[in-house]
Amino acid sequence: MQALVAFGANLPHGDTLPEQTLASAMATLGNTEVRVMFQSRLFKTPCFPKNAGPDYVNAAAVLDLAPSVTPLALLHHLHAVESRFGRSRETRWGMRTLDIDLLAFGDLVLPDAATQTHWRDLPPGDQSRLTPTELILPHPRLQDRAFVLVPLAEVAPDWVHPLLQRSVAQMLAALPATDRAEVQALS
Ligand code: A4P
Ligand code: MG
Repeated sequence: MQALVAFGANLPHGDTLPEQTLASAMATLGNTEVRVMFQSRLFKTPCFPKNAGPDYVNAAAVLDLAPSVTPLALLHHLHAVESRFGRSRETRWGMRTLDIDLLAFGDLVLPDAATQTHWRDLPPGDQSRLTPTELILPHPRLQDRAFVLVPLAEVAPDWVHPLLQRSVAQMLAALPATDRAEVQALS
């Protein structure tokens, strides 16, 4: 099974800069059941919402998983890596030393198509206010965000969203050119 994950950081962790945190997180994510198959370059991206904080560094990776790894077990593993790099959950959409989101687990839809669609179609005003208590897959904001899709297109351009029936490359091409242009590779 393959999973797609997104990394974001916009605060230093002690003396460690966001770009170093992301590189270390990707390097330490692997274990006996989780292998990092592909990782994107690091990208500098303007904070969303605009002017809410420092620029972010974002990246994406494709993970190859042992059959024993469930979506929830993977999410817990990602959260454990976040904690190792100083993440504390105070404000939703707040600034963070490291955020790792589970974008997709193969083409699994969780908990079901209607609930995923509900979260995907949430009005913008509710998106920052409401937090799902259960794992939603694919990640409900994935198709809207250049800071997710530009890095993801480097590692998984052909992954197809199981409900939108569109590939990563197609979802990225559908975003405004100005959104895409704001995402700039660091190396
Ligand atoms: N949850 C449900 N589904 C998922 C999923 N597929 N992946 C639950 C990860 N978590 C999922 O997440 C909140 C709850 O959602 C968790 O309990 C989890 O079980 P969180 O990571 O604690 O909170 P968060 O990171 O504040 O929320 P979220 O939804 O991950 O925020 P976003 O949407 O990732 O926004 N601007 C730029 N340029 N770059 C960024 O990376 N990131 C954010 C965070 C805002 N602005 C940004 C960036
Ligand atoms: Mg998150």
